[in-house]
Amino acid sequence: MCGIFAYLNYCTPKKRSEILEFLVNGLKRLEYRGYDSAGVAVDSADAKNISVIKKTGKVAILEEAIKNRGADLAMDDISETHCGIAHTRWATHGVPSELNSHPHRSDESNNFVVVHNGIITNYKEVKVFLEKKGHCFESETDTEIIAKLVYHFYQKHPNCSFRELVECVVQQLEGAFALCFKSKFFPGECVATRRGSPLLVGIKSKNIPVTDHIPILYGKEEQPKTVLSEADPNHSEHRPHGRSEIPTLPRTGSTAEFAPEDKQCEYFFASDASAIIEHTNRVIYFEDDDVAAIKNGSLSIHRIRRGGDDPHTREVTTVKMELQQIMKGNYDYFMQKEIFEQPESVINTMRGRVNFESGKVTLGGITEFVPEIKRCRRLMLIGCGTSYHSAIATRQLLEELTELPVMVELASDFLDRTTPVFRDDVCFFISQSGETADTLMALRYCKQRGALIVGITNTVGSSICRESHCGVHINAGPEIGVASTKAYTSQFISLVMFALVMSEDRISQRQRRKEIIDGLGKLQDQIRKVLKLDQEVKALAESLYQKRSLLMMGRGFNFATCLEGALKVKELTYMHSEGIMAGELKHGPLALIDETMPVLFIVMKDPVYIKCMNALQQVISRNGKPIIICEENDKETLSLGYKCLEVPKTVDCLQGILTVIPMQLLSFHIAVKKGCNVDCPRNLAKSVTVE
Ligand code: UD2
Ligand code: GLU
Ligand code: MG
Repeated sequence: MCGIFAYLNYCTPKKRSEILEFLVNGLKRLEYRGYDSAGVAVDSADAKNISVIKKTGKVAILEEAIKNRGADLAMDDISETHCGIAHTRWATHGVPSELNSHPHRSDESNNFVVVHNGIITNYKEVKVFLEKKGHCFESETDTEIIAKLVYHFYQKHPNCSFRELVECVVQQLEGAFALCFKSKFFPGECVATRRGSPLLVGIKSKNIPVTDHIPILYGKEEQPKTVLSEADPNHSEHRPHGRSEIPTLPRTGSTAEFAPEDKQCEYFFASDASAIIEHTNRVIYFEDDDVAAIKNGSLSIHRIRRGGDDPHTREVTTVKMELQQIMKGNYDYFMQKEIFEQPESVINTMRGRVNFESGKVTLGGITEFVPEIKRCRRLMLIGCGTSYHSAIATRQLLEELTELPVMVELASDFLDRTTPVFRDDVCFFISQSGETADTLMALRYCKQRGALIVGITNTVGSSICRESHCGVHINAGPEIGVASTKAYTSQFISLVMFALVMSEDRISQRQRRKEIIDGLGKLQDQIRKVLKLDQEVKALAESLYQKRSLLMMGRGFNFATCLEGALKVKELTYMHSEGIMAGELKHGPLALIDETMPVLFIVMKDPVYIKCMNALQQVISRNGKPIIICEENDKETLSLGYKCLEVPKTVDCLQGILTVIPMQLLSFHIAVKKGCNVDCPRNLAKSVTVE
């Protein structure tokens, strides 16, 4: 989920110190993506081995460690051809530690090393297989199996090319990945591939006119030999092979034999163009399942099968963007990027956990605690701000599917009240960073009283993660914008998955569970659809940004969206905003309503539809001009709105995921319009580590 950078120089003499500087600087360019540790692998001083240097914490710490290793890295030695790989990690499997950092290695001799972004969901099965074959694992990561697996194939098929070995590996992997490989057996070569995680290659060559399109070589039939830099065709072999058969043809040539002066070129693999733009602007963006190999200075792109609408070539594009622009990936702000990342982040939260066919939901982090949780007296969900809203949003479903009393608490208030807590309570602590001070204090308070402590966090190895008995990592990827967006939808889904786990063996809830799981399966496309409302929401923002206040009303499953929407507006736009429970209207808030007060109303065709409609009528009869968020094609509701936004319908208990996105967009657009600092709102910090 974080950053990959690899650098290959072919017939381009570089000092080891220069190579390491490139690698470290590449990582620094990727730092903005968020990470917890970093590492590099380069050839050792005698060029016969691979040196791996890894550190937890900042890239600067890694840089320092490299400096201190000066002598044994032979900093002044010059390599004509060399491949180095580097990584910044955002842990998903195993705490941030040196051992869990990348590159990972195949064995103690570092025969193969690999860097990985993403999550391998079937790593356990592969690990068991490899352990039986005698491989010993040293880390807790999912990634390590990849390094071991490529070595396994090498031992079985020593004549295969590096690229063929990697093709064998990726056919065994499930989940999401971008990968770069380096090997002692294939000096000066690099193989890279992706599925679901981003990866590109930058090309820098002095003398060779680089073509604009790289043809793709397919596995099934013999294809014309095509190489980027027209290197000696004897060295750019390609052999057909299918999915199951493992190629065993002899390997030819090695870089050392073949190094003509005029074939100088350099390649830069990276997660995004920010890391390479200072070197070159000629870039190829890889598609899922492309396997790119650099051998003898030539780049070739392979695919195992021919896809339907595959263009059969990859274009070399010229990146013209400024660095700032690349970092935000076509977006102007991190928050905006994160809002638009939600189709992917929700999938990452469910990855390897929800089986949409069998209806089985597995939360590895709590499995063994489920029987104990089922016996508890009550569930308590504790958090602050947005995390607290994710608890409000899922409370009703938790009550329904667990049939347990569910208390939802703001951490600060919970502590102020010295709330009674018992040994048979199960307490959930929800926090994106896992460091939120109030939540952590509440955790310690409950732990002291003997309750079972469950964490819901986005940060592996955080304090809440460490101090909890068990928990769920939401795996939304690093969130950089101070105002939380994608973490909210992922917390929401994590709690829904928990409810599904708790109700697994309840026959009476079978139908309901199925409906929810089907709903989860459709979320990604529906979120994409909601995001298409962007321009409509922007127009709305233009009509609202000069107002003094904005009320958001709703009830039932969509009340949390009102609270969260109002919080976003406050945080980002410094405008007053309030989330109001529609059922409370007559008990006070109705007095606020007149023709000038902006009111946003969420009305969905769910069990509280009629009640919402009644409240809406009251607003209208007080001359209010409600802006309505409702289901697509709900003509009756649409006719009542002064302005309307239509969102796709999903299961009632998931609807809040779709209704909150227009609120995120609205607060964002108002903030931009008002000239507020979107990514760092005044007076706020990303991680609130003081009470
Ligand atoms: C986890 C592990 C993985 C592997 C896999 C087996 C991590 C980060 N992930 O992925 O290494 O063992 O299970 O299928 O190591 N936890 C807390 N508090 C929290 C969040 C999590 O204690 O706030 C614990 C949790 O109980 C579990 C571990 O951390 O022991 C990992 O949780 P997860 O949600 O990443 O679990 P999973 O199965 O996706
Ligand atoms: N799943 C891998 C790990 O936890 C890679 C994480 C990343 O993308 O940085 O080590
Ligand atoms: Mg723990």
